[in-house]
Amino acid sequence: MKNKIIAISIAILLLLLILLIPKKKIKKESIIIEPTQIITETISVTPTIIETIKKTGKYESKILKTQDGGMVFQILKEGKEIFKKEVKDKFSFIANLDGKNKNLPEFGQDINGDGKKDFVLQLKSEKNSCSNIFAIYSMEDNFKQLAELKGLADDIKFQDLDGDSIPELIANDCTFLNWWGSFGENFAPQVILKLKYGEYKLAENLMRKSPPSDNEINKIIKDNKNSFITYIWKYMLDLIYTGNGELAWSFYERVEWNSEWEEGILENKEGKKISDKYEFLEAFKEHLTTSPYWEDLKKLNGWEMLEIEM
Ligand SMILES: [Ca+2]
Ligand SMILES: [Ca+2]
Repeated sequence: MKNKIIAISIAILLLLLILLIPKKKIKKESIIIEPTQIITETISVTPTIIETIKKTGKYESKILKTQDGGMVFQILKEGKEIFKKEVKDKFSFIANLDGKNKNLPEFGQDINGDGKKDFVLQLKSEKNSCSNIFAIYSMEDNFKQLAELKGLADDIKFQDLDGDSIPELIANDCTFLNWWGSFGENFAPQVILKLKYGEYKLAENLMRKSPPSDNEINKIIKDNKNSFITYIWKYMLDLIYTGNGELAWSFYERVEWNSEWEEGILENKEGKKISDKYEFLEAFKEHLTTSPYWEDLKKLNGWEMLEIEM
């Protein structure tokens, strides 16, 4: 009898031990998991403020502002995030979600002509418009980036100019903005761009203009006799960006060099190296080659074979 009681007691003790040990383990695990879950939720929800929102069918697009001054652009499908981009510091997002932005195509418009919806996401720089970045994405094909644009001055415009239902991009090349001596004037020649195989290239047919006559050129020189030197490179850029580059050089040859210009140039820090008519032209040509559209400009002006002479 005594042995039976001992045996039963041991059995009960063992049973209790088996039942108690795993319970303790489960309790420990749940203590570890719960706080992490709570923390994750607080991070993603609390610091963000919804700034813009657009709902189209299953899709929802938002621009969120984070408390640390950053921004988040997000697209959700049936509540699940399918696209997200973040910026911090001196950048913010612009997307034409409501169709009211004059510069960007409306969200969802086909930009490359493949019949699929696209959108442009502008990374607006606090510094200046030339530091803006425009990223173009296809909404289908897993949000593939179609193109990226940099170095364009303010007021870009997407507009179909040749009637093929694909918008061209009308913008201004920043290359000569703030070039060594702007004297308060800034020149960013217009470019008309077409999207070709993931790259925006100069639309030669749309940019080309008929050449000015000799009389017109002479009049420009006469009218600007006492102007600042800036008129010279503004006019040269006008000619080069319309396919009349050869005339830019002959115009320059005819210009009478003004000794006062040299004083102006020498006052400017970056212009110190440039001191006469010949050196100015050399500096101008050298800077022109830094344009992101230099290769296209060579084609536009028939200069492909003349690189050595440039
Ligand atoms: Ca498309
Ligand atoms: Ca077009």
